[in-house]
Amino acid sequence: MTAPTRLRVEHLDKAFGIDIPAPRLSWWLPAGSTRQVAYQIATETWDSGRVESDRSVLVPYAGPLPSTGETVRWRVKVWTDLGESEWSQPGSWELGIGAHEWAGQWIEPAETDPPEAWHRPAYLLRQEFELGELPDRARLYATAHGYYEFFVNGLRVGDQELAPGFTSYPSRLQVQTYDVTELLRPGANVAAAVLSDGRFRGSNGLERTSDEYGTRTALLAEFRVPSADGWTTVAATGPGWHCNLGEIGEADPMTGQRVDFTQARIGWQQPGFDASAWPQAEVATGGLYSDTGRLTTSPAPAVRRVQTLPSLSVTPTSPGVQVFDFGQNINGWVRLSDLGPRGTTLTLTYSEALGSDGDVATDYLFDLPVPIPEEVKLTAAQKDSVVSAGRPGEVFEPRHTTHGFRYVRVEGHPGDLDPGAVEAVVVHTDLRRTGWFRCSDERINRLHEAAVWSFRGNACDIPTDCPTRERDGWSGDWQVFIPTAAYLYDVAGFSVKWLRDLAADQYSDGMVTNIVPDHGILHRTTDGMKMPPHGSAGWGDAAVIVPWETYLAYNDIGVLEDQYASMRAWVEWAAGKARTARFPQRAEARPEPLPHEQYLWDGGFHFGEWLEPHDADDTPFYLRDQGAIATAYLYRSSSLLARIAAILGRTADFEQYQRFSEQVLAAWRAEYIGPDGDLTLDTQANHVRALAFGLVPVELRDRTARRLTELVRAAGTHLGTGFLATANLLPALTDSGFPGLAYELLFQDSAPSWLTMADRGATTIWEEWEGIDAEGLPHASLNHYSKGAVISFLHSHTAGIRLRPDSPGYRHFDINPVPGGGITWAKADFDSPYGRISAHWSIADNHFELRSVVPPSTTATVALPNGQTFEVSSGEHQHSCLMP
Ligand code: RAM
Repeated sequence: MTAPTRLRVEHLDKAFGIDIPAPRLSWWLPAGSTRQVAYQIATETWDSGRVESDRSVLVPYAGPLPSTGETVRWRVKVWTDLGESEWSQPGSWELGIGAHEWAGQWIEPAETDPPEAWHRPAYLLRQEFELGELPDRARLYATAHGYYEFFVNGLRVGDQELAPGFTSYPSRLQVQTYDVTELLRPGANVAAAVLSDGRFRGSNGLERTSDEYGTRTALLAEFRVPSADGWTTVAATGPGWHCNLGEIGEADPMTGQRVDFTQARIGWQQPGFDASAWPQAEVATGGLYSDTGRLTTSPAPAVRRVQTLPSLSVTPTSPGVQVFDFGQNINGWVRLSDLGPRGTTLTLTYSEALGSDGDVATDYLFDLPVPIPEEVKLTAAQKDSVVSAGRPGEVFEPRHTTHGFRYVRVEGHPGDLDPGAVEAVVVHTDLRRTGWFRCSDERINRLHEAAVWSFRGNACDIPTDCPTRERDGWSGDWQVFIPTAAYLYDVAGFSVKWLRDLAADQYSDGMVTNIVPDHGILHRTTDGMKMPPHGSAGWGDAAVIVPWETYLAYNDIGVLEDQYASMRAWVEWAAGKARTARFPQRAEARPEPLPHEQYLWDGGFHFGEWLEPHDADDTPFYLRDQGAIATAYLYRSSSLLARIAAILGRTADFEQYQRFSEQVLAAWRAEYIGPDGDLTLDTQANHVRALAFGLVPVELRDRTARRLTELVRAAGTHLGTGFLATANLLPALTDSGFPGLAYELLFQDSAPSWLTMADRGATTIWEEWEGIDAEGLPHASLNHYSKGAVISFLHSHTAGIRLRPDSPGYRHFDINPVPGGGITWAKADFDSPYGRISAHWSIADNHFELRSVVPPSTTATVALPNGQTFEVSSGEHQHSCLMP
């Protein structure tokens, strides 16, 4: 009989250099089994024996704790309804270096005249060291203030990009562990690093502000090999390291990279190179450097080059200028393998779109309802440049920056560049794909793929709003999108990592920053009132909603435990705002507040629904009464908090927040439902939220849903929702009895609509509904995933795979396909924590047929379009009915 498969350690396939000695282990049961009755875990030094348990997800390891550098290899066997399985293939984990174990010291490149922001070089750092015998194992531990790449004897170490990743650096800095066994030699060896500003010192965000975490870059690294009594450090950063400038004259995460290969220091990574004249790097101590407590490891997979795309077409726009089209909007960079004869300077300008002249567009990104300084707009063009040294095999790949682009303009090549010499490299967190959808309608499939690519374009270590203009971890964006992302990729570790930063950057009073990591944190005034202030409803609520969604999708109760203090502090902060602040006009009209107003969150700064189409109100968003939205989110977050408290056994908190959330709900109803039962804020978004969050009493649900349909019709059967409510629009309509209208909206192809994007050739989801207008011209970001959350409807409703909030991890789930829109077949497959779920259906001659797969350890409720339901257990199933 076959064995368990898909072994995971915490949320990782490869858990190399983690900082949890006793991680939680997961596996899939052998194919064909339905239920686990017991498991047995064995490592080289420990055996759990047979443990009676049906748990196979995040099972705590209970053996002896390993030490740094010790690889624990584990296998699992299970007893199921099929009997005793074979042992699985081994999985493994290895502990990284502990904060107190470091022998290395921080070093800073010697920098006499700190170069101007946006124009700073990458430094070369090197040290030679001797090895007697070749060790049978060797490790490199490294991290940096800035981006670093490591080389040993001229060979690149590992395949991670943009290391050490983006975190809340003052509180959390990730250390990477590398296996360098194969790279070392007996005798002389060279440790070499390239260090650039990265997110630490380089520019960040809309305003491209530099020096946000510090004014110096720095490196910390250590090589260790096994010795008789553990491990010995054979080289480490500290005194004796040399540094110099090299070919990377400028490297900034936002403004690009400039390389001059004629300045390359040939052989600097090899032993025997004479670096005696190079300046010494400076050992740095104190401040952040002595805070070893912030050294940590990532619970997420690393950022890698995950794919390369060939250029599909090339258009010469003028002599010496060619525009290459990769056919897909991505995050990453270009790889150029023909740099022309020595001295040639090539300038690369990246863009998501072409202008009317057929050249790359560079000025479309800033159509925003907030003022943007001119100099910022000027630096927004994404550019790299390279000077050729004419050496054979020279390749340009700017690994110390990223760009969001589909096109690149290359200027300066004396001859025509061969398209084969120009590739696009897709760079993002190397997440495991877990979900797929296809149906009979190609436009819908294109929309789905655009949303997948938009997520890929914005999953570069942190969930970003866009890979171009801001590249910030906007909390509202991830709050809105995480359920969709969880249908597509395993985002558990990715989300956990981000949540740790959210908690780290959270203000001591509980306020959550609108972007995470909040790179401006060191500069903000403590009252948080720098524009835009933090704590917007719908953004800060990520503190509760993201852990909740992560728990639901992956059955990880640890996320709830770890984030509990953060989510509670957020709800307390928002509750305090509700109690103390009032919207000025309400206070004027009603000088004596009504009792319910202490639960109304109508003061403070909010983005509101954000970017609602056809928004006729010309009051700036920050001066509007956003109380209906903010109070709705306060109810959502506080009721979830009550539920989470109950799950964690915190009874007093459960009772307190349950009561509080009921009072908030009552306040929302008192203030925002008119005497006739109509909602006073007559927007689609408000009605969607009322249905999705359960804000209206049961007896008003039909009325609310009907009004929503009227609003949609009044807009000519167009959506009118903004950033926050769009994801819930189609589910809200469908779940309240209007699937036909939901499909009409899905298939609407005049703007604003999703298919406008698909029809106008979008390969990622746009920030604005008319991101490319009818004339073909671009506006604002063309790679913002939030509106793409609509595709979760394809998984949850069209195909029908639906998570139940009372059954985390898909232990019991629904397969409830809702056909519509003329779709004749649809298929979704989803790798849940327990195994693969499938729902494939087709309609022919009015006959609906569903084939589904329910993985081991789980059960499902299948509901057919004719209303019939079936309770099914693990295995393959087939159901059919006549279409009603
Ligand atoms: C925009 C960002 C982001 C959004 C905020 C409010 O500039 O791109 O998507 O969350 O503003």
